[in-house]
Amino acid sequence: MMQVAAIHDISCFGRCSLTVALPILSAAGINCAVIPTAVLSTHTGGLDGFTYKDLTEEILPIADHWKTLGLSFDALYSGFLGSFDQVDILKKLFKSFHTPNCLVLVDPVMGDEGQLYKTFSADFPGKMLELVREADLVTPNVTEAALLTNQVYREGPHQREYIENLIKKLADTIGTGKRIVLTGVSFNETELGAAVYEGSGVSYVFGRGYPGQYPGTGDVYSSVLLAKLLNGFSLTESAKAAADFVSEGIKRTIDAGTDPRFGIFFEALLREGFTPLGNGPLG
Ligand code: PXL
Repeated sequence: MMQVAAIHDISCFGRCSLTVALPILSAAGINCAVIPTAVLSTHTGGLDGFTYKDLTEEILPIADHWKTLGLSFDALYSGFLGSFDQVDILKKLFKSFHTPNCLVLVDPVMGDEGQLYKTFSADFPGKMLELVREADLVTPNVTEAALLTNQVYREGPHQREYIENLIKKLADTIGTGKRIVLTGVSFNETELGAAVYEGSGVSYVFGRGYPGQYPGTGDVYSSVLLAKLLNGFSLTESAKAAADFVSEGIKRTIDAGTDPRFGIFFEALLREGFTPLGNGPLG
């Protein structure tokens, strides 16, 4: 049995972070252990008045207890962090649990549409870069890649040259041997997807694009990507499956007519065993 440690916040309402990583990884047959980095009443994307409880103090005690139980993981998967200090704490945790057979996936969740999320200060991307350097695979969106590399943010539809330059800058900044899936890439109004980099050359995967902003889709994307990877699919296959999953989830949300700020209706896809690449739910 596969097992992942997912280290993200709990946004109690709004379908992002742990409330999407858990069901998606579980549906893929993967045991998802969690370390919450913070607890918020909702995510911060367009919902005002959210509560915020930082859980920095809890992370190492949880990890230390796990160590005494001899637990090991097929992947360590980090996302939204609750404080600056959590970067140093996660670096320690990664060292302690990283083995040759363990994939470290860092989703450097920090912002969208060219803006940092409200909970982060302007110097946070420089700190997040330290964690990104410890990863095997990173999944920034275009905003996060621009913040990590001090590049200008451009919204889609993108020029191919802009995307490939951004990936090259990021690859140079974080060092060799890293795989990058840059999300939120579009070359036209009708497709939205990702650029995939595995050390040389960039390939692209797309799902159908829809107008509008849907918070949490980056977390859904990375969780499906990881689920597929751990089920033996290639990075490109996994990236394509994740693009299709997000795209179909947005379609179901539009069909259901729910508020986009409340997250995408991915439950419909899990119930139906949505199989972008066949071989069972998410696997
Ligand atoms: O989906 C990214 C995310 C995660 N966690 C929190 C957020 C956001 C995006 O807004 O606010 C708390």
